Amino acid sequence: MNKKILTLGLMLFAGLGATAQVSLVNPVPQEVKTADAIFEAPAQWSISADKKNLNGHIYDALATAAPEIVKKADFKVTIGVRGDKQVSKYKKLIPAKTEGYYLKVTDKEIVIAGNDESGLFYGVQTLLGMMKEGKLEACTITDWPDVPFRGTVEGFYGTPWSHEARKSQLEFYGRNKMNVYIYGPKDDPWHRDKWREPYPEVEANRIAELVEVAKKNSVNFYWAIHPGVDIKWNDEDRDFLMAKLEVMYQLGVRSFAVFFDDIWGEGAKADKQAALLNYIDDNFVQVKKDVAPLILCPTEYNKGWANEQGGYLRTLGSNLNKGIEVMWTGNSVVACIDKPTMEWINERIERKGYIWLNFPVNDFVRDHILMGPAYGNGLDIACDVSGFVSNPMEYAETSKISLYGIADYCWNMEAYDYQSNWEKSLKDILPSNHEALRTFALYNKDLGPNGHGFRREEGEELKDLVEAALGGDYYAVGMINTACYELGLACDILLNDNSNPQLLHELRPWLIQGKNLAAYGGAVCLMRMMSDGSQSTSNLVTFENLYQQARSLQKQMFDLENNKAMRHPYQIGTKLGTKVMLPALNKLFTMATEKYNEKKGTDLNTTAEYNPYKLTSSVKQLALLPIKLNGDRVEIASALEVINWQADGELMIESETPITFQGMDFNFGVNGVAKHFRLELFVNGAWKEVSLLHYREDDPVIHTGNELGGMTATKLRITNKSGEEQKVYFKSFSFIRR
Ligand code: LOG
Repeated sequence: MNKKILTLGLMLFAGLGATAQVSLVNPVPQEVKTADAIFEAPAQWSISADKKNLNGHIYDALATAAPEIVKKADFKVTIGVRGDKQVSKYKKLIPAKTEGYYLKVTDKEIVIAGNDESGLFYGVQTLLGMMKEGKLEACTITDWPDVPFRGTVEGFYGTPWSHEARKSQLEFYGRNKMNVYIYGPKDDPWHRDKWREPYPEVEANRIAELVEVAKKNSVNFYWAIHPGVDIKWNDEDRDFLMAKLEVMYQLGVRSFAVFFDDIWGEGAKADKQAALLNYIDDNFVQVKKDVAPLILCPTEYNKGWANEQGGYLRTLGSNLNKGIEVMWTGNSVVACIDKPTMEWINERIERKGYIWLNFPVNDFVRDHILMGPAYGNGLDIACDVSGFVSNPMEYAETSKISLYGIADYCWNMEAYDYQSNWEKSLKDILPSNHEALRTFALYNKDLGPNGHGFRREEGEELKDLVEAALGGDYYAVGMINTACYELGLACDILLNDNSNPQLLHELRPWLIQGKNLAAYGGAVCLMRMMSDGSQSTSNLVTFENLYQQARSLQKQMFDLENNKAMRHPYQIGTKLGTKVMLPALNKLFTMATEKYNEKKGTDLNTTAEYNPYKLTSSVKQLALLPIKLNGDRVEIASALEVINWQADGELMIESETPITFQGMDFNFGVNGVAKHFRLELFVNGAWKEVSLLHYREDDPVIHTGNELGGMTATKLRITNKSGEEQKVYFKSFSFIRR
């Protein structure tokens, strides 16, 4: 009897747990017919293919599946490309689409017929995806991509990806049917600052190896050059550029891009850029014959920066050779892409825009790590884009969560369901503990306030609870407590999971901060429950001790934020749960403390979060930059793009308490600009000017005159006094307090 119940129970579980194997495949295929028959994959199979497919990357991919390849095995796998004898029977079933394929699975045989070689490779990937759990499902699939070029642009500021991370990415793209990787990390010297020089041997060999790995995974490896900062429009520089491209060609690169983003001045001229690109096209791409169409990233790469009068985009549109692709980030630097976005740009550039999506890149919000789904792009723009690539985070492994979605979106746009894709992605990236990863990721979706004003959903699942808890509902407080417990549990589990060491390395600072946040939540929820003066049976668990604990955790979170040793090189802090959870806990903390003070006549400090510094600016691009304390140094986060600092535009920092200054410096990325700016400190009710200078002529860092040391003030401001707009970068800005 008991045994029977147990079996029934197990069956129930088995029934619930059984997923159709095809649903494991990413991206979601276009057309699927299944017969609801799932069976174990065979232990052995034989492969029948044309010679060229029997020794190549497609065969190698197939060989990674569990079944052993045995010549005479009963279970037969037939693979081929349109035109091959092996698949001639299926000619009519193969979709006549670039990179398309036909796949048939029965319990006796499998047929994979590609419209071309990539199609065949993708058919194999679909089979491998379906077999993830060792099972097969009877089906026929007809599949092809919606967007012809899909993938990533390693185009962020910060630590470039490691060689190992890049190889792992390329394999991930192969599995998820992305066919583009554009190599353009801003901080690779030979991409930008030293664009004229060839790579040293070690780096060159790595690039050659990446090209090979890309080929094996059906990925086009694009190498991008960024010459605009100091290019002269003369034959000498043009020849330098051509020579560099030739060196890269010799390393095996067959796809190229030229970037002109985040520059101004001479390098930013549309007619010159177009002439250069056409020259490369005519004298390199067309001559070589085996090189992919060129890609250009323009200087006005988003609508917000497009200067219609200047005619920059229309000049590109009319002057550029027709085969050259033009990148576009959308209505602003960081934006989702929709139909009107595409209509606007396509008309101007006289071709379909090639989307550079600035998500999940976090180089402008380095205190957040982004683990949320890729959503918000129109599902109806497949025919309006020529390509769609995502700019990810310097955290390569973590970026895979969002990239898994980009791959799906680009392949089968109308069917894209970001939520179910996100759930699948977590299982793909950390099968051993995907539930823990999911719980943790719930608190790492939004970017926090940022200069681009780009925000993401986070904490939607908590909103009702928070409202109820703040309205005095103790049950809801209990539920929030549970959520915090789960967050802490997830962090501990992940910190002990060695199955994906790279992921753990990237997430580590946020996992430690997650534990602090969870513990803070636990203390605050208990405080709230005891704030009416109720007693516990323990002498230790008193309201006032919980208050101390919460205070301690606020400080620990702050200390961790400012702990250089815990952070990755360019990271400026470590935040999570900032959209809903942390603000809710801070409100509960204040509420509980106020209640308790009222009941007991105590005077405990009720402010939960303390940032004594406030930044305001009439320069639009600076107004939203975060300001933070780092030891004795007060820093404003850097902005990455060109800042258009209007005449008389000012940036002001206010402090709640007077600051005694020790030193100050800032880097606007331009030599000799100190003379255009005025720095003033607010001392005893009046503004007092402090002199600005450069120590050296060729040094962009601006220093303050000697009079600053020891001055005490509550406000400072810096103003563009030149009477005209100044174009500068905002690389760093900080001062040291005594
Ligand atoms: C840069 C890019 C950076 C991104 C996000 C483009 C075309 N260029 O503001 O390197 O990662 O924004 O910060 C950019 O997006 N500049």
